[in-house]
Amino acid sequence: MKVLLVNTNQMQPPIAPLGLDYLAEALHAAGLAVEVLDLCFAPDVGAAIRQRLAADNYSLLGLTVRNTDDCYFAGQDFFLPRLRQMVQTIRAHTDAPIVLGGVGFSVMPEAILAYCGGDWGLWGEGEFVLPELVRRLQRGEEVTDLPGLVYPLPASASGSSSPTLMHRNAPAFGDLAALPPMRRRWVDNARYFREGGQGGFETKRGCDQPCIYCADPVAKARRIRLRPPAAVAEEVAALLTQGVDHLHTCDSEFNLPEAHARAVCEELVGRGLGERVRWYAYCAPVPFSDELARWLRRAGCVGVDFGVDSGDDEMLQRLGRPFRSADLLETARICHRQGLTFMYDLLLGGPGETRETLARTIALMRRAAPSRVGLSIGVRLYPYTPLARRVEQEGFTADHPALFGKVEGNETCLAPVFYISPALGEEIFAVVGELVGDDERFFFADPTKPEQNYNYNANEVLQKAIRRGYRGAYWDILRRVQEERGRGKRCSVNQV
Ligand code: B12
Repeated sequence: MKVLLVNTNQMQPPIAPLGLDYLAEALHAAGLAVEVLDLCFAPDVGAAIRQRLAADNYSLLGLTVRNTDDCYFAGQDFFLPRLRQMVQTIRAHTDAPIVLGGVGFSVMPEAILAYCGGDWGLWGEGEFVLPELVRRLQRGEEVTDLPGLVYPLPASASGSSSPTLMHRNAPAFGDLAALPPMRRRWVDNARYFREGGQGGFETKRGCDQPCIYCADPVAKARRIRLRPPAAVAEEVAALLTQGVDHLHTCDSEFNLPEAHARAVCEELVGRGLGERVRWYAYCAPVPFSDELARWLRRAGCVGVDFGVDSGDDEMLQRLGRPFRSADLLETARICHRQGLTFMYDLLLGGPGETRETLARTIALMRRAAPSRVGLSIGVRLYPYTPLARRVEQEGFTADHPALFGKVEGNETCLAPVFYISPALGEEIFAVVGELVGDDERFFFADPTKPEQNYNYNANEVLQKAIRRGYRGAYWDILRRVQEERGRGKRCSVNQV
């Protein structure tokens, strides 16, 4: 009996379901038969599910949940109702157990399992536990002791009229060096590259940073687990054979720890991959050195996206960031010195944000002069984060002055809900707009300027550019589109 892994992410431009590619390889290595049903490109999701389930029998269906929503204030596209519909359609056509997992799922596993249905959920990485879950279910054995497993308690435990209570087991972390070689053959990576413009690879898991709002430590754990650099390089080579030569790291921060980042770069250089592949990384602004920048460039890295959040020291402290504005200026100097294209990513509207902190941040960005600045306005609240706990203590109610989006009946933060400093409220958009003015280097959601739309969800400028052959990180594609347009303008002015 086979396992069917289902990609439920339909967001465009499409990003390949890396987690499913890894999981399928692990199931296969464990001697289990596995297939993938990719709903990303399915014009009719219901029909695609029905057809596949009519054609074959499966012992278990594993659904990946990458994004709960687009996590973007100006979008607030909520994906879980569609996921719930998919689970219902599957239920109607098979008795096989349904398991939910994935990074989006792991941000709030209990709430998602309760809302969408499904028999089991698995928090965190799936390569070690999913094969064991499949085997035990096939043999009719007990599974409730499996690490990371999430499941509804029997109705008697929650009382018949109260909502279903969920239980989550403590996780266990396997040795990533024990994973099979990731050949990247279970997903149509070539198609994702054609239509999505980039591939992805992972060099480690986990994030130990103390940022008060972030979902990464919640979904991936604080403990950092490293992949052997040789395994990473082999995977990059496997993608290259499929023609996928523009990649993005899928770590939380590539340079934490810095020594591992360097070891991965050395491995890529040693195998001659640095000249054959172009890749982008998410990095923390500290630690960052000239030496690392040089290694990045030699290894084929053509752009770094630094999650800096703010340029104001008080805000950085309140957000739990372990660096200050002087560090941002220094990291920017290093990138300029080493000729590295880079972006500073801001998260505006957090606790204590005011007109003054915003003005200082934008001024600092102008001084640092990164290639581009990405602005996310409004902080998506995720459960189990220090920020969510603080809001809970203050009272998660509709009259909480900092809450926007869906508040009532949404204490689990399942539907998009955002924090914006009460000193600004929704006025923050106008304030930021004024501060940024006509400076094209700043990306954020202004409907009159589609080239600066920083939500990748259904981003038409991006989709069009990818169709025209642009490849790479989305911020860098948007940057190049702007520059091309600028050149066009200058050209026509000259011609006139
Ligand atoms: C890199 C990255 C990007 C890159 C992707 C580059 C690429 N080529 O892949 C870019 C910049 C394009 C991007 C875009 C977006 N991203 Co992003 N991204 C990430 C990041 C850092 C890595 C994702 C990843 O591939 N991880 C590696 C894989 C291997 O891990 P995994 O998917 O979790 O899979 C493992 C487990 O979850 C589990 N598993 C997975 N599926 C299943 C299924 C079953 C049944 C089981 C049992 C287990 C299981 O096993 C897998 C292997 O261990 C994550 C944060 C993170 N640290 O993971 C954010 C993250 C996923 N992104 C996020 C968001 C919001 C977005 C955007 C929606 C932003 C936007 N509005 O534009 C878009 C969505 C794009 C799309 N089309 O889907 C959020 C999602 C939060 C949420 N609540 O939904 C995250 C969590 C970041 C955050 N902290 O907020 N992203």
